[in-house]
Amino acid sequence: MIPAIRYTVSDARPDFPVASTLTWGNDFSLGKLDDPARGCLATTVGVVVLSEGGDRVYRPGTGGSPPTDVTAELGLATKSKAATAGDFNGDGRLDLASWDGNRLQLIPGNADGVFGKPVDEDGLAECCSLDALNGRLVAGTTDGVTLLVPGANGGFQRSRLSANTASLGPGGTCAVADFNEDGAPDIVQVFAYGLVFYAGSHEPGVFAESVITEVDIVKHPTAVVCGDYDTDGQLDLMVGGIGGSTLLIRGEDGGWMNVIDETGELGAASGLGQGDDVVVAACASDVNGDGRQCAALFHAASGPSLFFNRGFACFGIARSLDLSESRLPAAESLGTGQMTGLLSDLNGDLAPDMLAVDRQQGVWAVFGEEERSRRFQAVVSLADPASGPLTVTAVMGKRRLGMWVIRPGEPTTVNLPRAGPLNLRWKRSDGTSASRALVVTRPTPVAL
Ligand SMILES: [Ca+2]
Ligand SMILES: [Ca+2]
Ligand SMILES: [Ca+2]
Ligand SMILES: [Ca+2]
Repeated sequence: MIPAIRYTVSDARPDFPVASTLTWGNDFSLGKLDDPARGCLATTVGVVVLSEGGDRVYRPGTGGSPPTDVTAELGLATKSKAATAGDFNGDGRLDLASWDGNRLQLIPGNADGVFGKPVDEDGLAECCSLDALNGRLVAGTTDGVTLLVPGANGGFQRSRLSANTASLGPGGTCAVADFNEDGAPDIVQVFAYGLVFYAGSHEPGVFAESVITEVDIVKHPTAVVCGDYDTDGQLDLMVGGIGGSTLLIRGEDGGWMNVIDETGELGAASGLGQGDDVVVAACASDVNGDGRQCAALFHAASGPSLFFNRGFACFGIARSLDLSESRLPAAESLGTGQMTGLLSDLNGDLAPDMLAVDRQQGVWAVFGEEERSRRFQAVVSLADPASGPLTVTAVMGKRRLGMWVIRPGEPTTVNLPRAGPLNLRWKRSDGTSASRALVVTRPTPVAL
């Protein structure tokens, strides 16, 4: 309440959204996968849907046309259980790292825009999550973190970050971001009963001793999204998995707290992380188009749940996006559960759309519609895909909108409620402060 009052008295045009401004328009079937989907990534080459039977890439359409399957055109032949984008061979072009359950492979992006043959590969028995960190790979495993650096002659040079996670229960999914704002990406690994923080350093691949925080999260976390949902200037973690979802924020002493029961309708719907719900995927979203960071959760046995953010991490259910109210074929297929999903503009009209895989392995696009065009938006990416991720704070005038973790090859859209100045701030890898000031009057690409 106090931050809300502070905002109201300090902002010339304060507002508190009461609903999502997005509704669902048409849907579009993108065909069927041969095997279950294991996740998805919104990359510069398209949305990559991971599947053990063969990954698929869907390139967004332009001017309102639906996305197209470009897997064959891109020459991608991976079968992933986990994957991430990044430049792992330092040639400036985006590559893909893919784990198929046994092996980790690097698939280089070639000059002709097609993926090449896997260049590095190595056995990797277990992997809960895969992230890029300054051109290296971070694999979350059930008992710690494996760092992998592509070698000169194939294979990977490995090192382990270990912590005594025995008391923390199941989990192991990582989030890579600059949590302590020193410019070096850090690693947070999430478990049922706590998280492990590995502070990055300015020496590549070197991390500080692990710091464990014991906090009840969800029964078995599998999905983690970073954002500053309460706009206090510190990066928060939205965690989903078996048990529902939770929101972790840091107090003034820097300690992590689970605040899910104080998040309005999100808390009520989430089972407080201890319910029977299974969240299979979570992603960043902005369903009210004002720059406030919202929550999008995909479920194994119920419709996707989308929440708008009133500000200060108080979430409301986006009733206009409830698929049970829709007669679309996609709504019927997705309403009983999804294997994975995300929100991203799939038809080039600037409004976010949903891509999700139903329980029969059907892939669907459902297009978002809005009365007002979202032309006041910045699309933020990394200039060098071998660097990052960067943790970027976006400020409009005096108002802090949120914090976004910009991952290599995954451009991120920041919406503004109206045309105006936008200031992006981050820390460079040497720890110095950097910023970029823009005036956003139309969709504006920004490479940091
Ligand atoms: Ca590359
Ligand atoms: Ca850091
Ligand atoms: Ca925060
Ligand atoms: Ca769209």
